[in-house]
Amino acid sequence: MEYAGVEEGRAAPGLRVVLTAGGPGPWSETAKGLLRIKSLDYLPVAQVAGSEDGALRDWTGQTAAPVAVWNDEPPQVRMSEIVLLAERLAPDPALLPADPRARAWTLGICREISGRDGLGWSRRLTMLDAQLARQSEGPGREQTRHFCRKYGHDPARVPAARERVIRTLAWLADELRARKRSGSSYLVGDALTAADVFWAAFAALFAPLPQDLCPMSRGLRRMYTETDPAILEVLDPALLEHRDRIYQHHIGLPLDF
Ligand SMILES: N[C@@H](CCC(=O)N[C@@H](CS)C(=O)NCC(=O)O)C(=O)O
Repeated sequence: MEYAGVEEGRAAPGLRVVLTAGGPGPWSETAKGLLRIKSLDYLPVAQVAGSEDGALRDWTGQTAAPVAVWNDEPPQVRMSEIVLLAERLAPDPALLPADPRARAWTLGICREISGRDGLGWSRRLTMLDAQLARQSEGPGREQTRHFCRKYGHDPARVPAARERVIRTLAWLADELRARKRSGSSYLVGDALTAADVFWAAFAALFAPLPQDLCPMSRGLRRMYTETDPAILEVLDPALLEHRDRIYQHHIGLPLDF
């Protein structure tokens, strides 16, 4: 993917989306998936993982990705706001149901997957913890420490984060099974919603797609690949089949970052 720099992105009109370059960051991949399904054109702007980019902070008030910016509107840094912006700019195909109950449920699933203390956030804490345990002193460990500070790693919180991962994966698998019994192959109702896109992208934090579809450095692949037996036990094959279907039929492959 070709990226603009932050200053160029800031000066450009229309839709600009700041994305983590060079790897399948699940937050950024979710935003890309939503925009792809909606055929929304945008200018990708590079965020370099681990860098504290002053220009990005000046523009968006923070240094993580993704951020979606529409014309002169305030930058949207929360995943729920990015979904709502995408819905507004391209209502068709809708990725949030019209029915309020189904809509609240869909946004709730998205939040449980991507929000603070949700699945991805908790998995990141367990990943950082494992990295700290295996890295010796050096630049790699310094980078890990940086992410630990940025994303609130605290050894005392890791068991609860692991438990959150287990419970959320088990719940998502239950949801899929229940939908399947009703004859649906989607997480909510009978059609694709943002919840399916969120899960597809965040599955990378447990079992990344094969190298030909998702080229990653060995280090990143190792970090993303789940090895905890208790988590693997709830990582139902149906969850990964669902991820594959959503990528094959809706988002498109290979990943490009
Ligand atoms: N703003 C997002 C969170 C985004 C996030 O956690 N981004 C990470 C995921 S890869 C990131 O940019 N990491 C790289 C970095 O901080 O340098 C939210 O509201 O949930």
